[in-house]
Amino acid sequence: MALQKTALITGVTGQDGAYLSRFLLEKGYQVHGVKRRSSSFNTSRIEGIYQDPHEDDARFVLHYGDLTDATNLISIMQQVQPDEVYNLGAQSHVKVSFETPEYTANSDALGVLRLLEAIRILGLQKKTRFYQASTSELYGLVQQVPQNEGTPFYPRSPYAAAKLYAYWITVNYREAYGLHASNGILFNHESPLRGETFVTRKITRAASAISLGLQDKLYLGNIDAMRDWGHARDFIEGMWAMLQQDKPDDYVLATGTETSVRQFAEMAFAECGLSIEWQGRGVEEKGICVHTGRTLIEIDPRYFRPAEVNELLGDASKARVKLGWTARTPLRSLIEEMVQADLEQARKQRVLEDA
Ligand code: NDP
Ligand code: GDR
Repeated sequence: MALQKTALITGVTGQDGAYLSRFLLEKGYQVHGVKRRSSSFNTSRIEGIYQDPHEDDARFVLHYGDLTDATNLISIMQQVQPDEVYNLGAQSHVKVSFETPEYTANSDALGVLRLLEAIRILGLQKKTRFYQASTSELYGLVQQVPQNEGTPFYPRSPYAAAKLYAYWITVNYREAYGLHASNGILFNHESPLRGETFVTRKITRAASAISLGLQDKLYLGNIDAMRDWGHARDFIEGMWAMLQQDKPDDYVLATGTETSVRQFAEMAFAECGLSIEWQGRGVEEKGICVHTGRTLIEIDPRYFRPAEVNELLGDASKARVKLGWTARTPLRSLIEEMVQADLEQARKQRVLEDA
């Protein structure tokens, strides 16, 4: 029987961390996750797989830690001696990175260096494979459509600039120390576990709540932004596949289809039985319900970004050929799944409020 592999996941409490943990546990891995100390519970996404640490055969273990704390990371790395490290931890909100640029650089850029140094200092570079959660935000002010591994980067936010450092320091440790370190340049991927302030989840939650009379309106920023949206469940499989290759490399993961925020909203509201018609222009534009004439969507400039990424569309040909990876879930099914999950939550809230 093959020896059980051990994986260490930073950002285990996030969307991707939750999907990846389940996937690796199903594959028989021992999974260690780094979670931040919080004054309230921050483990709701991994509740279903939590195991009592007192159990002898627990295969899912959580460690308190933070990407801004080097000694803590060295200590966890020494204890776990992982075969694979998935660095998913990050201050991952682009708009918030304009408000917390220094913290974002500390966790998203230097945090990666700290992990790579921990592997090097502990002499684990022959044993441990490393995955860095790179991003399509690196392309920023797009130089070429669609974007692939050869497209020049042009970051447009403190988040993207921090991730640019992270990308290159990962390449550098691969070239300088022979580390099996790979970048996954992932385009937007969503799910019912997506953070509530990212635009897709914000829309599916609002459409559900509005359709049940729990909310009046949804306020959005730039509804003309175009994104290449896939399902997180598909994308985490690509992360794993990168670390199973003989040689480390960098890969784009994307669906190859682009959709505007405006179209996404139309599809999500339609899933809740609400048809939207747009009226007006610019910040005056409104999404009106065709049947009732009520305004359901308004533009609020507070959600505009100081510098915007207008269009992202990925070409994942390399991942398809080398990893055998493709994005399986069409956008329509993704929206349906997200809306149905949010409707279920909203119905529970409706019952509580009615009571
Ligand atoms: P989430 O925001 O859902 O999760 C981020 C995770 O990082 C959370 O577990 C969070 O902890 C943790 N975290 C934040 N700051 C720190 C820190 N200083 N130290 C340790 N952990 C920290 O992101 P996703 O799951 O969506 O994304 C995973 C990774 O992939 C991120 O690095 C993101 O930047 C990147 N990415 C995401 C894409 C997407 O479309 N989802 C696309 C491309 C890249 P807590 O729960 O306590 O907040
Ligand atoms: P993004 O995701 O910035 O692409 O980063 P987000 O969902 O925040 O924005 C997508 C686009 O929608 C526009 N938008 C709004 N965005 C938010 N959050 N809220 C709004 O009300 C709103 N209205 C319009 C934005 O301007 C933007 O153009 C995500 C994160 O997961 C990153 O960590 C990851 O690296 C990239 O995807 C790939």
